[in-house]
Amino acid sequence: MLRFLTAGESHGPCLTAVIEGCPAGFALDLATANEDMRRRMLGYGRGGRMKIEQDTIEIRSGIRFGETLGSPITFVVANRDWKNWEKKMSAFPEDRDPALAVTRPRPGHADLAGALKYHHDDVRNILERASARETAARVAVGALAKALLAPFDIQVRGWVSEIGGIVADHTGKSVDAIFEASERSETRMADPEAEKKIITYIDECKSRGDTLGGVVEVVATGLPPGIGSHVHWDRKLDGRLGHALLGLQAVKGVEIGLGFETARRPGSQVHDEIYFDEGTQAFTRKTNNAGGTEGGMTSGAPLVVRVALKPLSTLMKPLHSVDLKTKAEAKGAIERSDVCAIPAAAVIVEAIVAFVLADAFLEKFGGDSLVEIERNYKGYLKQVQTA
Ligand code: EPS
Repeated sequence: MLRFLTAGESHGPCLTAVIEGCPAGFALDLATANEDMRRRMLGYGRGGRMKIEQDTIEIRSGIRFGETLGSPITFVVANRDWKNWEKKMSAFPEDRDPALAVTRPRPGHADLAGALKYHHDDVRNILERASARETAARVAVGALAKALLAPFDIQVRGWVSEIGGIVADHTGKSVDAIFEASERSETRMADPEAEKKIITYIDECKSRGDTLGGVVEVVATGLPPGIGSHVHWDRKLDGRLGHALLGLQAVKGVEIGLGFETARRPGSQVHDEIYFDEGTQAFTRKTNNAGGTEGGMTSGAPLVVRVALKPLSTLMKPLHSVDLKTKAEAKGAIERSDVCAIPAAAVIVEAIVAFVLADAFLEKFGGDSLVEIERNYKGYLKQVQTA
């Protein structure tokens, strides 16, 4: 139903996103969308690029007077840094300077595999597109996805669970409480004690030229049961989330609900028992170990996703590498970088989860306009309540 492509390199003129399949009549408030762009740039440990950019969305198609038309939507995010790279990232052969080629692949980035695959002798031809700069375009797409979910009171909110192995204690806190507190936190978490330790750890890593990864958690609320399907592997919502999230730079693990912990407990301590509330005439659960999905479909409980991201690959104290040209031992190249970008990752994962949910939502309640989709959705809610 809903598809998007992004294009653009980290130091090219801009990033572009084209979204196809968006129905008509949905309001997109640009200020709200740009708030996510701003949130993505924050976080303790972010690098020098964030002082250069002022990421905002420029609308180039598909929206008129603040509403979607039903035609393809194009967003552009300008790279202010482009003015410093016009020669090095020029589209014209006369601007090439072989002396500037990057030939020392950084362990952990796309550098070596990409240079071998695409037969490049300048690794910059790989790293520019592999860069996490591309996530600015993904957040713009996610902002539209959130606008598609908003009329149905479906919210997608994220925060940081841990950085460098230091875990935030969010026990017993509501989604609202965690989110509100994390939005005011430099490490995007609701645990000042953990935040203090993490900030010290980030400073220490920075001083020795190292980097940190971590885990982010995203919770989607207001979902009805039955989004996704059990019938095929590629229609299972969990699988679609896994594919989309593992397609984010630096992601090495995705969990839904208890995740890997489900493998360590007996069924009686995992599966969420079912009750029926006579008052609301709704099926209910007292636990949500499944994280909001059963059999590849939403259960009606909040969707809980956790994503593990590796530490950034550019170390200011570079690791051992090999010069592609001479095959001599060398240190990995140094590119400007963050020490830690996990707070930003929480915003990016929100965007990706919102897109997957919007796509699956439209697949079930699809129509060409908000009015039509609202009609479909209302009918379905009546149906599931009288099931
Ligand atoms: C990023 C932009 C990049 C990096 C970072 C994230 O800009 P630059 O390369 O000009 O500093 O700061 O990406 C990485 C460190 C990476 O390895 O991908 C951004 O906009 O989020």
